[in-house]
Amino acid sequence: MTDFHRILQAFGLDTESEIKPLGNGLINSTYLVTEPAGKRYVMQRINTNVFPDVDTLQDNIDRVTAHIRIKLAERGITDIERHCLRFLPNTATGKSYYHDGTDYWRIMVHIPDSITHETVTPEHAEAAGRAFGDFEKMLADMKPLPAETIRDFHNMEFRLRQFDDAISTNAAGRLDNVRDLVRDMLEIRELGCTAERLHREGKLPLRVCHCDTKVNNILFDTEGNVLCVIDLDTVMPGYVLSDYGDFMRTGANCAPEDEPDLDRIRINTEVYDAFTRGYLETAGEFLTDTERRLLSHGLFRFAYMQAIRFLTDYLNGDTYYRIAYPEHNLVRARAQWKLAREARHLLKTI
Ligand code: GN1
Ligand code: MG
Repeated sequence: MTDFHRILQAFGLDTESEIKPLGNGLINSTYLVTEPAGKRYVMQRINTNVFPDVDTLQDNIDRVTAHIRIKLAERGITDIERHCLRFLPNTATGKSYYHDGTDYWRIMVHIPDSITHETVTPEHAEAAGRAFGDFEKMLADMKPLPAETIRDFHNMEFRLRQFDDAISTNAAGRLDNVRDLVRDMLEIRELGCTAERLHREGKLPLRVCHCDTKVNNILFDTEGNVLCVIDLDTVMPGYVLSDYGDFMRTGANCAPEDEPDLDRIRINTEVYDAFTRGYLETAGEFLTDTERRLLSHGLFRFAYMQAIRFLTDYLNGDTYYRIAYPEHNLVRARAQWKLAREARHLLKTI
């Protein structure tokens, strides 16, 4: 049994606080903590299967938030606390995490009057595009580079190798259900690895990226302005289309990422164009010509990568993503595969 009392104490919070589950992330477990005096915090149990090296993970986040704070201050922003996450130090160690003997915990200050969206309007999308481009811009001169908190996280060639392994192991005995889907998905593996090829050819640079730019990883205020980019676990070196493509995967899909009715999965072109406009406004300052053209691959690449990752987890017996029902990962994989096929029409030649 988790001793919440001790966790709150470790971060110097009121042990009489109320604790409620929050959000719907697939990896960490998140809670809203409200002190009797009303002050709120967000507490998370870190999933150490996904992030085994918590010290490096939190060190990355501390460095990223410190870097962003400096940039915001240089711009004369006065309400920095609304635009950058602040993690509480463990009062005993000074680190931004606490180990209770079994699990690792962290607590950040809740930003008041902030909301997340699971879908966005074109106006929100434009603001989000500007914010993610700006996030990359602020971190462009971060030295030393952040660590790779999950090795080969957005490496499509690696994801396909994991898929190959899951197929040959067939751990959950589910391969027979999905043979056609597996065959179709493998047919385009080379196209899916365009970015890796361009990088090898010296045409695509690594940059500091967020690498989990789902719509719900942005905090908006109630007027629709972006406050803050959240979920910083995966900030690491990557290709720009990591951020551009992963946002489109959720933001520019007319349906949720696990929509069972494939007819409802269509690209919302208004959101797509609005996000592109916003993103280019800020990221346009540093993108190379190749990167600009490659953005057309972003949605395709990330819907495809996510389809491969969900189907891999399905074949492995649901060991990675939290599921809500037995075939959930298969439903997710089919939905993302449909989106990838829609997104193929957008590809420009590089
Ligand atoms: C995971 O943290 P969360 O649940 O927002 C995953 C992302 C996937 C996403 C799919 C560390 O993100 O890569 O795109 O689920 N994060 C990790 O919904 O694997
Ligand atoms: Mg998240």
